[in-house]
Amino acid sequence: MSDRALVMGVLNVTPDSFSDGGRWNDAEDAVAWGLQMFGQGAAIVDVGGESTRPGAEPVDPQEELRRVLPVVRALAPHGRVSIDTRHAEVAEAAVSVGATIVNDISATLAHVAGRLGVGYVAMHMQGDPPTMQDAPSYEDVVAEVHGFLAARAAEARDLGASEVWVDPGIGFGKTIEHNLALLASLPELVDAGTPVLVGASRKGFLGALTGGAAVDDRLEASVAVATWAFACGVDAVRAHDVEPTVTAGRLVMGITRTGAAA
Ligand code: HH2
Repeated sequence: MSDRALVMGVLNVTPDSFSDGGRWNDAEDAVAWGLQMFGQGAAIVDVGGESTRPGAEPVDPQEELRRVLPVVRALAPHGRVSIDTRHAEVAEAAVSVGATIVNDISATLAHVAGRLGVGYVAMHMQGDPPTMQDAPSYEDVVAEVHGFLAARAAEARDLGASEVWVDPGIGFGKTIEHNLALLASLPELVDAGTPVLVGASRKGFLGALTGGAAVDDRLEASVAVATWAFACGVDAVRAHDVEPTVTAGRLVMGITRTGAAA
């Protein structure tokens, strides 16, 4: 059970991210929004230059670098910045200009975080973004994802990452039922001892569960899942809507810390 409720604000410097794609193409706009998220209470701003939504095509690392580096460099003096990438050269360059966490949806970059002595997020994904939602299948989704994450976390610690989080990868090669099973199993994942990060913000399963709400109409559902996750004891939630997610985290901390001690 974490004694904090961190919010990681999402900042996609991409033309095609499923929610904020195209909004922050201009580096100055992206930096302004990142600063605003810090002002709203984001503990971390997560900068990404490649959409990994279902069906997304891979981006050349050179193009990814062009998108993210100016933004990471400008934001890093103002707060903690993570780099959301699957490419070692992008992770390394972002750290060289101030990122202190490698947020790795491929769970293959622990050696980079370890060598550079920075934080590391290992996320679970089945398959790859272009096809991962075609036919996700597991014998036992909770056991498989938790087992995978335990192994990746141990590896990242052995390799020297300064801090390690595990993330069940909501929506990454998962049906609605898989996502719900993983959310229901958060208390177990928290009990395993590695700090947990969860990213459900505005994702497709929330639309499906709320009568077809469009991406921009998933605020309440996103905050509801964030509240659930914090109440389960996760350390951090990745969110597009930072301010209400920070409020949710504060409330849960108030109940679980102050309320439980009264
Ligand atoms: N989800 C997305 C991207 N990165 N990283 C972690 N650790 N956990 C997540 O759940 C996660 C993530 C996908 O969301 P988004 O960045 O908003 O969209 P896109 O991939 O289209 O850029």
